Amino acid sequence: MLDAEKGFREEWYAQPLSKSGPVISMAVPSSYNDITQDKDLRDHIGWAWYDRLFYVPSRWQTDKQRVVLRLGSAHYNSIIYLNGHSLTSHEGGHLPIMADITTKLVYGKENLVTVAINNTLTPETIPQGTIVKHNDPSRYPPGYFAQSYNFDFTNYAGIHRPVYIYTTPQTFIDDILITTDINGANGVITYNVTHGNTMIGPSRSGEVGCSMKLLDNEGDHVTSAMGCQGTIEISNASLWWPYLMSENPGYMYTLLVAVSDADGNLDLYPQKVGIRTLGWNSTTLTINNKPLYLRGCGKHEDADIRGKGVDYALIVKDFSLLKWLGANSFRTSHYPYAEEIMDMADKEGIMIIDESPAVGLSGFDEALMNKHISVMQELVQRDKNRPSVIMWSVGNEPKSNEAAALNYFSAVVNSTKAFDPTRPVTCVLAVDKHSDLAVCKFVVFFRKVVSATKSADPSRPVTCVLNKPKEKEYAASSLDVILVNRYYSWYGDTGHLEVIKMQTVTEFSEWHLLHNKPVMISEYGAGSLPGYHMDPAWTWSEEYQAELMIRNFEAFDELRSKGYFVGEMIWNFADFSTPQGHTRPGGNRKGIFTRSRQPKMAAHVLRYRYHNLANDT
Ligand code: GCB
Repeated sequence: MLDAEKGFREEWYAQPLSKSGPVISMAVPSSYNDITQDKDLRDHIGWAWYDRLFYVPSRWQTDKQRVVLRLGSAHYNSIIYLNGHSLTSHEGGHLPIMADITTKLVYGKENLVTVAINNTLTPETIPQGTIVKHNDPSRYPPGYFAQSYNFDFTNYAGIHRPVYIYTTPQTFIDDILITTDINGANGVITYNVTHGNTMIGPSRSGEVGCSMKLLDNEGDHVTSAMGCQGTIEISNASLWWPYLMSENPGYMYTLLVAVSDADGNLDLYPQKVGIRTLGWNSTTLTINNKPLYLRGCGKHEDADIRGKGVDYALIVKDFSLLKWLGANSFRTSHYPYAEEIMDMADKEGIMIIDESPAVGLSGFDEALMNKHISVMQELVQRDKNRPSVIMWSVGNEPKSNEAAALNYFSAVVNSTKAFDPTRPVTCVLAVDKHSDLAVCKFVVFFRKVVSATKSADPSRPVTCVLNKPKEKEYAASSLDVILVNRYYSWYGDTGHLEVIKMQTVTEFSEWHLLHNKPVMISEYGAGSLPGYHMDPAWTWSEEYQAELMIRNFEAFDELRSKGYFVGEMIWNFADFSTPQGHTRPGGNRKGIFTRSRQPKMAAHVLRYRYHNLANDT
């Protein structure tokens, strides 16, 4: 059996790992799973150790630089050591880890960074998993266990994003918060810069000053401002528009933020700013006061060999394919994506539903809720200034038929709104709502009666003694927009493509009737094996996938005409890796592109629709 704690007991971090035992080469950024020929490494559950020697010039010390170590992400739980001492730890993949290492470095010499990463998922982690222990000695070796989890994509592990060491002056820009607005033809940028100070001795923060220079997208000077907080109004501003909604989508200014201390040391940060507004009510989402219809897909960070590791070529390829499709959006299913991907979305005008790693949650207790809230805080902190982010998704397919989900989601959603009041908040649902249309109509009827009574007499509260119908879904009531995943004629009524339109129209009309909010379909689709053809359509053929989509489109068009259906996202952009299983032939094959990004028939069908929709709106 694996001795999980050996590395800590033997203090592997105290010296280069190669002195503690055999090591292998590993790429960073990358998942470690698919890099070698070793099945045990591919399927490894538990601690994995990385290290790296790096040189730090002594001029950083003479120049009094502050030095920061930043990992874009490491999956799942990581402990970081510097020169043999514990530096920091972080729970959860997909989000950055940072530590000030100024006083811990040896200048003019080599330093050692060691990272221990554990990919084990339990009911307490986000996302959750279970370690299944097999105790029958006649069937399993002693100590045998397996990891299972509530989602279908491979739980790739490793240092998935770049690791940087960077310097700043001792008085440094700590954070920048940007919000934008529109005033007639003018754009309004409100900024708030916070700064930190690592100077030893009495605080000199009173002597710190901020200045701003606003540049247009060609780098030409637009205006300047002084002060760490303020508002800049730009006449005839160029707005940030989504792809195919303007001739110049993804327009961004650069706010050159400068913070200087009493000695004139400058910290500079070029903050990208896209000026746009978002709006939402019970039927509609708007951007810059224009109604939005999302044409997009669910995606994954997933590729051959490197798993979930950042891959610059793949990022450019995927955005090129999104534009080829005529898509204007995607959801970062089912976790926050790399900042390099988010940068491209900002720049290309591709709108993002920014999702937390809370996929398939159940067992809603307070400890999980607090952890979930801090993940949302980290996510908002990272992505708050991005014009591409038009909605936060607190999770995907929670078991929201558990009654505890009601208070749980109300708390997680309200906290997210407190972190960022400027964007709508959703959660992607899958469990059945109350499916009785009569009940939905009843709810709508009462909403009208109550509001009429209140306007007739605003001085008294209004009530009604209810024999409340048993509610089956508890998260939706907290959300601004309702996103639902539905796989008609795939997981249910398999083979019966003819029922899709009816079932989809009924389902989504009911969600709207019940909750009086905009609704959209966040996943639908079918698996297909590229090159497998069958006409009339048959499951797993390219024809079946394409026809299933066309039947869905008929439903979407009918729903759109009702005025509250705000978007469609196919599952999935590309085939992706899953654990081995008899329902997943070589992974999840619902991609409209193969894993190597070649189009299936479905991609051509979607391309035709998305370009037509873009011309229509
Ligand atoms: C879903 C999940 C997604 C799966 C998909 C499927 O509802 O949200 O993660 O991959 O279904 O293909 O089963």
